[in-house]
Amino acid sequence: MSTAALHQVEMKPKEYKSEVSVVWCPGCGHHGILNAIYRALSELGIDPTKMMSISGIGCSSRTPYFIKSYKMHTLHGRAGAVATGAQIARPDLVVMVTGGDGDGFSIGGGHMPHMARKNVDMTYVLYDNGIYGLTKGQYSPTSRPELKAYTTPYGGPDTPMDPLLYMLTYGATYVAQAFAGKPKVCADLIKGAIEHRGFSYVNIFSQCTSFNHIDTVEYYRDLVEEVPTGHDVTDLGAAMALARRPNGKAPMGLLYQDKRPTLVDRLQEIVTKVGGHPDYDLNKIIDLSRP
Ligand SMILES: Cc1ncc(C[n+]2csc(CCOP(=O)(O)OP(=O)(O)O)c2C)c(N)n1
Repeated sequence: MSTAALHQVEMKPKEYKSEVSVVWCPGCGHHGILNAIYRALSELGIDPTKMMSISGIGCSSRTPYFIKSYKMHTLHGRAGAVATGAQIARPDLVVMVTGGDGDGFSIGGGHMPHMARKNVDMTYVLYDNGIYGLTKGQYSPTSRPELKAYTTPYGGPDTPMDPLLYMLTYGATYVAQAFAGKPKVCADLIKGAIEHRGFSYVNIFSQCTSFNHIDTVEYYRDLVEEVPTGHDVTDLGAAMALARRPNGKAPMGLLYQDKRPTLVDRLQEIVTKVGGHPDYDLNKIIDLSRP
C-alpha cells in the first residue's frame, strides 16, 4: 500500500470500532477476525480518514459497518471490482475488502483472478467458514462434501476449491492463511498484507457455530499447522506445494510474497507515455499524482 496512510495516528484497537453494534452470533469466528483487523490498524497507525473498507453481501461482508473508516457496502460478489476502481481513483488510501467464501468465490468468483493478476494494491481478507452464513446455511465452494447443509441434506456432490492455490495461480503477490481462533497470527498477517504493495490475500478459517456443524473450532485447531520455519516465501513452487497440504494440514502463516508493478504503477507508465493527449488525458480522469 501507499506509505502515506501508515503511522499517521495513535489509536488503540478499540478506537477503530465504529458506533454500529456487531450483530454476529455468539461464538462466530468473524468476531476474532474483526478484532485482528482492529489490532492490525492500530499497530500500523492507520488514519481512519485514509481507509476505504469495502464489502459485498454476507455476514462477513458487514465488517465495514464495524470499522471506523470510509466504507462501501456494495453488491453481492462485486466488492473486488468496486475496490479496484476505488484504489485506482485514490491510490493514497488503504483499500480493504472483507467478505466470505460465498461472496468471493461463488458469485464473486469471476473477479478474483483479475484483482490478483492486475496486482491491485489492496488487502482482501476472506472469512472462510465453508458455508453461506447470512442466508442460513447453504453449501459453498469451500464446503467439505461431508457437510450436510440446507441445499445438500445428504452431503455435497463436489470437490471443494482451494483459495490459496487459486490465488497463487492467478498471481496474488501476498498470500497467507490463518484461523480466527489465533488472533495474534491473524493480526500479524493482516498487518503484513496492508503493508505489502500489491494484491494481498489473507484466507482466514472462521467457525460458523449456527450452520456449519463440522468445521468447528476444534476441527480448525487441529487442521492448521504453522508454515515450517525456513520456508522461502519467494518460492512460488514451494508455496503451492504447501497449499496442497502434503501432510493433510492446512498451512498457517505467510506462504508467498513477491514484488511486481501494481496496476497503478502500470497505469502511471501509460500516463507518462501518452499523458497530455488533448482527447485522452488520463491525468484529468484519475489523479495518480498522490503518493
Ligand atoms: C445477487 C444476490 N444473490 C444472492 C444473494 C443472497 N446471498 C446473500 S449473502 C449470500 C452468501 C453469503 O455467504 P458468504 O459470502 O460465505 O458469507 P457469510 O455470511 O458466510 O459470512 C447469498 C447467497 C444476494 N444477496 N444477492
